[in-house]
Amino acid sequence: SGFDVWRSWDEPGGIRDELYQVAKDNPQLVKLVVLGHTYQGREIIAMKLTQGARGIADGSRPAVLHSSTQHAREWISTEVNRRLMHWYIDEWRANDKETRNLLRNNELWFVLVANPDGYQYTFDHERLWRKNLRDNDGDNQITRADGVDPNRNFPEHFGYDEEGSSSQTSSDTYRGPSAASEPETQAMISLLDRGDFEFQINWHSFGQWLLYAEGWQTGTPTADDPIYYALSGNRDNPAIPDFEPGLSSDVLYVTNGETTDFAHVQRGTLAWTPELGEGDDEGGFVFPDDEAQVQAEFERVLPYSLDVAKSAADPDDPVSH
Ligand code: 0X9
Ligand code: ZN
Repeated sequence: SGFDVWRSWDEPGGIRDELYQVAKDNPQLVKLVVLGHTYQGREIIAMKLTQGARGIADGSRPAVLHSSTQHAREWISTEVNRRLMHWYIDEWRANDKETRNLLRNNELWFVLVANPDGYQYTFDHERLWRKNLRDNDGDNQITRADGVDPNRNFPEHFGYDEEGSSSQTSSDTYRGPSAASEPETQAMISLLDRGDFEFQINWHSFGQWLLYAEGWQTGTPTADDPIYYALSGNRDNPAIPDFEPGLSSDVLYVTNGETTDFAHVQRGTLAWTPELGEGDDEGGFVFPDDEAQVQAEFERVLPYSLDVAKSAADPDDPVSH
């Protein structure tokens, strides 16, 4: 693709190829599941990491779901998630005791590109595309009028109001024709039903926030809030340095039909939307193609990610720094 860091989905040695290669190289630890297919026929792929991955049923062990790039242009989210996936594999291969223990007792699932059509489109056509590639007007070409926001299409308060999602097909937050109408949504739901997910980390960018559910309303605290507080930290001592933790609808804005709201309310999975940084030159969604800055962003979120993973075995007693 001509970048130092970024790789598309389709290119040889790209993200799709890499998932298959990693699975091939680590049969004891890694299992791939094709959750579904996009409008353009791309696979939506989940990777499971757990000791003896292929000999033990999915959902046997308490799990964490790490998802990224629901929004096509948020490349840093795939890259941070990809590095996290490799970090666990490398530590396991190096016989790190804590990681061995973690992966004997838990499943860690990764969906590096939740919206592969849109992601590929940002490499081939339009760097700032956000949505999937549903052909809303049926004219067999993709224009501004097309696409559904995958993070507004879930069957939790779907279409609750016009503030939290849009009924306009040309809007960047178009919610789609009906709840879970999109293959990307159906794929994520099927994964949530496949594993025993205590937690989901749904990586997005940008803004340096550590947001937690539920995003459709600001009013009512949930019984799970103490766990969110413990693992998110607070303004003075956030779980991710220089991120602001808080209720998503409070810190940022309200949404409806959101992934993490569905996960929390309907599947009992505590879920965060970390909004990663934008790098040194304030590129917004366009994080610099710079190895050192990308690696620094990954290292910044690693301790939080590890605390979440270590807490999956007993979420009521979260591990936190
Ligand atoms: O709008 C979104 O889907 C997320 N932000 S982004 O800039 N990556 O598109 C934020 C979702 C977090 N939830 C709420 N703010 N309710
Ligand atoms: Zn996003």
